[in-house]
Amino acid sequence: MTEVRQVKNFIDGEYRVSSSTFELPDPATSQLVAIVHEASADDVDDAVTAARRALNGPWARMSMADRHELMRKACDLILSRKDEFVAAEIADSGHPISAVSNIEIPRGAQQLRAFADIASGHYEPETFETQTPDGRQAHNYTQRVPKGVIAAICPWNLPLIMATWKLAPALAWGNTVVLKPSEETPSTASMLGKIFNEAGFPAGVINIVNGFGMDSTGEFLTRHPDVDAINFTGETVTGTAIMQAAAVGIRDVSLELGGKNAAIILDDCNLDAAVAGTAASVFYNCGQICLGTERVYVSRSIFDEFVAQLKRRAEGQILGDPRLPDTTMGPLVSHEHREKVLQCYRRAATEGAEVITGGGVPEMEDDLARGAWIQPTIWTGLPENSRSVREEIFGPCCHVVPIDDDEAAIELANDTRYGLAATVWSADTKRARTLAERLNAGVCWINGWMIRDLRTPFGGFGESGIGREGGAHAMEFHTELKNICQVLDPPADS
Ligand code: NAD
Ligand code: 6OH
Repeated sequence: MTEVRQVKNFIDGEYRVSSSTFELPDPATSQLVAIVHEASADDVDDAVTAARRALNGPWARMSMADRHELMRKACDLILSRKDEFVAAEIADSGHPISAVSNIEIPRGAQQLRAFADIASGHYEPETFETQTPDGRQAHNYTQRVPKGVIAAICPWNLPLIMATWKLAPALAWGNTVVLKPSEETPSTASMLGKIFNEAGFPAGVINIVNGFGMDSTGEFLTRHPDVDAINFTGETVTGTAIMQAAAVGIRDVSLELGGKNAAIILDDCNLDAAVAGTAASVFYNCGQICLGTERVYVSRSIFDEFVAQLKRRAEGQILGDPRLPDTTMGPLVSHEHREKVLQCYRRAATEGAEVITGGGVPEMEDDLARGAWIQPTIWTGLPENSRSVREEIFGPCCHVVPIDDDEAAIELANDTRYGLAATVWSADTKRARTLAERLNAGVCWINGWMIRDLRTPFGGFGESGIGREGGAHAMEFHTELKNICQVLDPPADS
């Protein structure tokens, strides 16, 4: 029996309990893994006040280089406690240890170092020499200053990665933060409080509050008048509510929202690589990744072979105890989310899908029988205007469609309200680039998926969001840009 963790709020450098708590089950077994302390409106107010105090106090007085050094220390401290982070992430999310240990915790830590490095690259101000009407000379130059107190609201699908993806750029450009992790997966974010204290961050620079969204911590935070800007990742419908909250007080928003991403598989591709890459993009994290593929368009001449091979990949997934190294697919994050995905599976059947594989709940044994398990699923034959093809499902499933030419592929792939990610698989560089350049998506991979260089821009078209995170692009949201205009010469006749 594992120990039941207490997930407390971290406010002004100290952990704080709350009179209101809720329970967190392990998604793989439904066993209780943590008690979470829900932050009240007063707790959120204290967190925002502490962030404001730190912003104007010790944090403002530190040099950029010193702030970045603390971020690098925090990265190293997380890595030195990797096993604790791995255990907590698995307990909350059900992700398999292979992914958590090799990808999610290391990247979660390294984002702190990466943004320290990115932001410490010299910022080149714009400069203009201007003639004044009375014949004098003026020197204009730009300056970037921190935006202020940032509210960061995270989803449950990649808990530590999402937390530091928000924290790192905010800190790197001199802001202070109140972070709300998802109520489903708050443990690793909460553990960061201790790490930041040990690294030497002044109290109040980072505050972490737990709770739900509407009428709870999330709303208390986004409606707080002393928050300067809101950085949100989650569902498009929540993004709409957050944008409405941000309208009061004219606060800036960065929104990373849902997707219904397309893959285009062309007849000249390396089929084995295309199948392997598409399988990863459909089934990784049990399909719970915004960059995952849910629509697949395949040249007709290779369609049958592609579907047969993708089916083998789906049926080859090893569903099992997430703590075992051979497991490739864990459960969904919760029974509630499984119910949503199962409803989508049932709806696909009524909308006319041919189920190539999956479509239901797998038989699991012993403790795992009580987990939120779901079968990897492939469909063909759905109408393009069906809800199954148009709406994000966020489960391990995709719809595969034959296409007759590149023009049809582009037209179908771009026929979506979203536009987060896409893939193109082809051996012909020019053909692949032509398609990639016409796809309406924030990131398009050619012959690959999920190759992430943190210096690149990240964000979506349409209902997939507003703004770009990643690299120096994150500076736009996290700073205010000023122009300073200094008149240099005395008037000509003085
Ligand atoms: P969600 O929108 O339900 O919740 C996200 C966060 O918002 C949670 O912390 C929640 O408590 C909070 N919240 C909910 N309502 C709120 C409100 N009214 N005010 C303030 N906060 C509120 O999303 P989720 O279910 O946690 O995550 C899955 C979704 O996130 C999917 O749609 C997925 O595509 C999207 N996502 C997008 C990206 C991206 O980068 N584009 C990355 C990860 C996940
Ligand atoms: C969403 O589910 C995935 C988000 C991934 C990133 O933010 C990233 O930077 O790779």
